[in-house]
Amino acid sequence: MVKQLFQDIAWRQDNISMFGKTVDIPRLQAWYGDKNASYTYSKLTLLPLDWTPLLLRLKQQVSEFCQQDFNAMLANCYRDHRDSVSWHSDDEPELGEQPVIASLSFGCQRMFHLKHKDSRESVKLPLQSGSLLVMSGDTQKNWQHALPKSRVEKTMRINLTFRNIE
Ligand SMILES: O=C(O)CCC(=O)C(=O)O
Ligand SMILES: [Mn+2]
Repeated sequence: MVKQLFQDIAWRQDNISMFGKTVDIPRLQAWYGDKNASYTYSKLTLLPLDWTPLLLRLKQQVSEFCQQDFNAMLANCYRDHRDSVSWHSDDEPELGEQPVIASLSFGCQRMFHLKHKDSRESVKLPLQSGSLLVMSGDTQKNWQHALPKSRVEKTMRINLTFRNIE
């Protein structure tokens, strides 16, 4: 599946400017969605690509399971153990007050970290290939999450995060 998704998705290497310097973000990304579901993320505006049959099928299965519609999906490809996503909340205004974000993982298992913004309570979840993590309610308001680099070597992991843009 990870190979199939790697080929199916139009990956891009995005960069962000940090302290006046342009740096590649440490993963590949792609943004899929219905028309009009554009998304601004770390000052980067992503126009949605059209769903492929494979992505549409996965979206429908996740929607069915969650009993929730999704109109967009951010795909992340962690090429190896050096790729990561740093601490953040998915709290952009276009996601709404209590977003439901359904995160499907394929490929190498990586550790997903959550940290409570006030109590600093932390949770680590190993996300296996084929697993679905659903974040909802006040999760984005109260918690941050990250996928740190790994000290041990890892092969590719692809993560699809289904969202709803208002
Ligand atoms: O790769 C993951 O499991 C998390 C990705 C993520 O947090 C995001 O795309 O906002
Ligand atoms: Mn996130």
